[in-house]
Amino acid sequence: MSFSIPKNVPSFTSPDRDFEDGAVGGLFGANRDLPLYKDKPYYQRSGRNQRKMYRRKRFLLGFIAVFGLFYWFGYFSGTGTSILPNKKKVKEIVDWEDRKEKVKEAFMLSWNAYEKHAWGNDQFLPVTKTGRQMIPKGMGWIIVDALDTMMIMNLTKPLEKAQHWVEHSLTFDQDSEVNTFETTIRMLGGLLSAHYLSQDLKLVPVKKAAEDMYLNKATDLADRLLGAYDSLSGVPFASVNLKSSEGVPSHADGGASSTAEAATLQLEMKYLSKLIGETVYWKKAEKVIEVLDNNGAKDGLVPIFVYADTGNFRGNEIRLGSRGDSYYEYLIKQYLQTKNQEPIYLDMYNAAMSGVKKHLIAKSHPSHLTFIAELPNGIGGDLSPKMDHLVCFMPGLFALGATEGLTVEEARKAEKGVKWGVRQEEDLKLARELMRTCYEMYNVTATGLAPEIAWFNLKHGKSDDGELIEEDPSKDIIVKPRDAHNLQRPETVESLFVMWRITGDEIYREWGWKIFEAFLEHSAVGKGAKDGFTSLDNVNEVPPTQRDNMESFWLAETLKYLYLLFSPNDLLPLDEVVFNTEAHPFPKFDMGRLFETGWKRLPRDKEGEIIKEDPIEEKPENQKKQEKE
Ligand code: DMJ
Repeated sequence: MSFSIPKNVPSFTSPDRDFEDGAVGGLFGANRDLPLYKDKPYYQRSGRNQRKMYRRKRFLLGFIAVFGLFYWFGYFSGTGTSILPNKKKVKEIVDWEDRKEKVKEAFMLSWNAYEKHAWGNDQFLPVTKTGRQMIPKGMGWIIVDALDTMMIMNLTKPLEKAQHWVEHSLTFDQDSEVNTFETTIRMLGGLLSAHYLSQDLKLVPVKKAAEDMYLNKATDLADRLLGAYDSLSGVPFASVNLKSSEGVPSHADGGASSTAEAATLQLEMKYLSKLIGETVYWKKAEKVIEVLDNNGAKDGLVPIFVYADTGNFRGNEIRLGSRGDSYYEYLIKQYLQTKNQEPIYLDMYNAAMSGVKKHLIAKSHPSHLTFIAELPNGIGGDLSPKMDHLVCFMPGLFALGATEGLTVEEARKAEKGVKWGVRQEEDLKLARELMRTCYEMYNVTATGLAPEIAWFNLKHGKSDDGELIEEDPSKDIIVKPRDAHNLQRPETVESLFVMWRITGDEIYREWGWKIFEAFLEHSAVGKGAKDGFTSLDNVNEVPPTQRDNMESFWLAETLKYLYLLFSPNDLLPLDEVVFNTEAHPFPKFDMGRLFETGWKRLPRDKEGEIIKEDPIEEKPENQKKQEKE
């Protein structure tokens, strides 16, 4: 694929850019008080760094002396060509094609290491150079999750080997419990998008596998997963046995399923239904949303646990991080997947996003970073100023919800039937603010990589354990040692990719590149990353202690989104595809005659509360008698 200049050239003077300019210099140093990159709160120079710095200084002084001599003797003043470009600062032209190739190299280093040390295993431990299975014969966790990334990167050789393994070695016929959600988003999602990209889009010429191989595997897996939905309410159990297809309640959390997990299966099941013309997967998955919605959660914000037997929520803890996150993601994505033919999901999404703005948005001190806080005791309770890295899918989601995947220019002209108004402008602004915050979660640490959880300085905020967050009043972001690990998560680069595609603002590509460089510097294992990339113990430790695990979403999501961020915009356009929560792209499609939204929302009042019909009062017998007479 050759590099072409993106259609939407960024405007560096746009007033929309306040947040972004603020974050990387510009306004930032002048009138904002968040530390600059080098003044990271935890930035410590190691002895090695100091020696490096000293060598650099010596080199710089030498260079200045030689340059001064040449200048003194008029070397640069003649008619010859000057090495100084007219004293005007010329903006560096970045070779995005080259950067994209660097991401591909990182993918290949990870893949080669996996192939050498752990081929066919579900887990890869790059430090000890070994692999592990999650169920006895393995279930293709890493290979299946990475198939479509290889297709997108046009890596035909490794893809052929992976395809051969899926066709000949992968079996789901195993008497083992697996997590319903993870297996759906990674395995079912991975197989379906491999089918879409190879059979439908024909993105990459690969040696022909047996016809519909990926689709047949996907159908076999989905049939086994169906048993998870056989609860009294229709809300799936947390786990399912692949052989017996029996649902298994969660072993923790009082047997409740996580709300995000129950409500993040719909894109996969509906796409499969569409592909094979069977409504069963569609119906099972959409029923879940009906049951959840009938709980009438206030302002669209759902508690993070739900009982599969009753369909009722457990507790009232609300957050957009773990266990809550992708419930919100799949509302708008279901609406987009079926080409806006199911407005019920847009209604739910809009209600929920209004709820997020009303109850969860907060600003940090002193730099007013916008973040999404948590409500451990539900609406009305105290706000906890904590944001998981997982929440960083939200900037992209707000932007996607506003423009429906079009560029801002297109959406503002209300092209392709997109509705544009105050709400959409507001969501886009919020997306930009949150994007900057997520970037700062990387920018403030010693490694330049984000922690798993960030705490924000609310001035008067308290953490879960009641301790005051305001450790140091000059810091907006606090990283507690127990939250300081980095698992190679994708959410920030996912949002950067979406923000770049939608706004055309090159700053998002630049931020993505800085994050990628930090991964190269700190997560690489072995000389030249020959053993791949891994998770870290503490993002404020340099060099960081490495954890021995490469997450499959490093290949499926993080590197894929970085690659797409640096690729031309016509590769998987956002108005034509929807990415599932594991970054597996599916096409948008028409529902056709076979499919319909099989439920309606219960009537609600102006406040969004479900209108409870008055129970028909049973009149006392004597009253009935009297009326007759
Ligand atoms: C992935 O499996 C998915 O993105 C999921 O929605 C959240 N957790 C991981 C990545 O962080």
